[in-house]
Amino acid sequence: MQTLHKEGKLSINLVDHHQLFGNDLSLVPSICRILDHRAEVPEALAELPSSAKVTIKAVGSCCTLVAQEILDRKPNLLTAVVARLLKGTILLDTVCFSEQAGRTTPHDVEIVEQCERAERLELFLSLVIARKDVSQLTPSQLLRKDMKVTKLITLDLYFHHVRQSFANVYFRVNSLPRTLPTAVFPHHQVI
Ligand SMILES: [Mn+2]
Repeated sequence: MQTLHKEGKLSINLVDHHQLFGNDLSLVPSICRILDHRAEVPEALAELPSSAKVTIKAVGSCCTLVAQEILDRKPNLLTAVVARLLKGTILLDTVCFSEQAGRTTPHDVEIVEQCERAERLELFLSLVIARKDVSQLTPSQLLRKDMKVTKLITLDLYFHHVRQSFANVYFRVNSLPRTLPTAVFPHHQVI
């Protein structure tokens, strides 16, 4: 790290602390970003390069500030997995928003809600995609999907709704046996 620092190739982001000690003190000029929720140490802040961006806020979890940074700069990075990791850490740090622990701030709560929204949205979108994807269904599964049945006196009518190109459906349905399993489709015939 010292070598990178001397070559001017080091950029340090400090998270959950903002003070360097011992040998690391010489790296202070390479600090470019601080995200912290501890009480400010004025003498440490005074040593920072003027270009360093500092966010120090008394939230329950430093992950709240990390999540906020992601939302402000690259919201697309907040995938369900990232959201779950951030949410988990915030819940751990705030003892699951326990009043007794007294660590939770409205910002922590808001960020956890945003993480849950991101998880919900990704789950929803993956389900929409899965619902549309019929590529792995067998022809008979394809016909059973979203099947509607109407009775016409003595005749059962089965309606199948398949969102696919006609050529694809025609090819796959034509590979069906002319009679489907009677347990599932009693008296059913493909026409
Ligand atoms: Mn902390």
